[in-house]
Amino acid sequence: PWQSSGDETMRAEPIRFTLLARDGRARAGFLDTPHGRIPTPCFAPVGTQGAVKTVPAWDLEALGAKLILANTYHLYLRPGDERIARLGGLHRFMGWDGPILTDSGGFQIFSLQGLREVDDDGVTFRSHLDGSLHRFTPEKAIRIQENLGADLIMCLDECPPPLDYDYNVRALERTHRWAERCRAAHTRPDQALFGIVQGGVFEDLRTRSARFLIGLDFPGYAIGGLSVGEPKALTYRVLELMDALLPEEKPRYLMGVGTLLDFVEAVARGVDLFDCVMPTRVARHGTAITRTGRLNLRNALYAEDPRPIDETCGCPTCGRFSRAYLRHLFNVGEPLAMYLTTLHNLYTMFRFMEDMRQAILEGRFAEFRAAVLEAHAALAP
Ligand code: PRF
Ligand code: ZN
Repeated sequence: PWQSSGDETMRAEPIRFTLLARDGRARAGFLDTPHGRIPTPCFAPVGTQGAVKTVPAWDLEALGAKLILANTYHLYLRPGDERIARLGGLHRFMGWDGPILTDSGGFQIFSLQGLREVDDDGVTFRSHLDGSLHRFTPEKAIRIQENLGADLIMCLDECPPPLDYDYNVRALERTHRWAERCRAAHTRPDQALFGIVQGGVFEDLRTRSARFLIGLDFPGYAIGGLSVGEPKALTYRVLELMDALLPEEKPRYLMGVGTLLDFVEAVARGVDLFDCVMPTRVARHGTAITRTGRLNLRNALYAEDPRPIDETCGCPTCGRFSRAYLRHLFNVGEPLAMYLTTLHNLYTMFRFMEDMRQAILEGRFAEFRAAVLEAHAALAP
């Protein structure tokens, strides 16, 4: 049901990636999309169901969000991708006119408890809402994402346990067949379809996966299957391998990561894009993120603390409210507490990305990284 603009001047590539600077292996650039320019490195907050929880689109703009992630699986179940298409697509539906990325649904389905049966053609699963049966094939995942209309969309993939070699071999074959089918099924000229590299922590499988997907010539590459319980040293080794194999001139997106420390270490290994629920999820449980550690705002320690969460922060929450007030709001269960802490955490992520980007552009990424590592080392108990 999506409408073609009928614009014959639409350029062949829906996105354009411009590398402005490299500093070591770290990269700074721009990713231009039909809904605007994403400065990279970039962190995308997660709006699983078409909303970054508690935060309206005008706040996202004011905080400096450049890219929002939404989930195919959830929006397919409710309110339905065809309904969203009839309402003009996900951008209009969400009231967010900037770039949007949708994940393909694979990861969410494989994270489900209960029935999910994968075969070579696709995956059958029960809705977490009402137990109804559904099936995703690569073609279906693409059709749904075309209906939603995000700027960046993802192939259907399988994210296996990262340390199980035999499982990863089988899953990788399937993920590669699915990538070919996704590519063939994708028709919208105003969306960029990313391939997703899998292969667990295994160098041979990751190499095979990267080479295979590069052969399909996607406009960007996601790195999946990481930060799912494997030791960090292995995550970093896979990222180094990806940096060596993936084409320089295309964006790299590390899925589902993470913390400030994860960002700086992945950027040091050539990653450009990130998404993670962590900053918004922990905010709703009372955890505020700063560059020098986390504060549990529910703690009685803050009951009479007049300081903002972070004295160096320029967010609207820190500009006006004390730790004591936020602690009180959490304590009595006022929903405002979640909103205010989410604003602070997102602002902290965005500002960190901007500072890191500036450091790369000015050739002082090594110093930036060392300072971040030092702050985290000081935190270790
Ligand atoms: N695949 C997809 N989405 C994802 C992942 C993946 O492997 C991960 C793993 N960190 C997060 N989100 N499609
Ligand atoms: Zn703040």
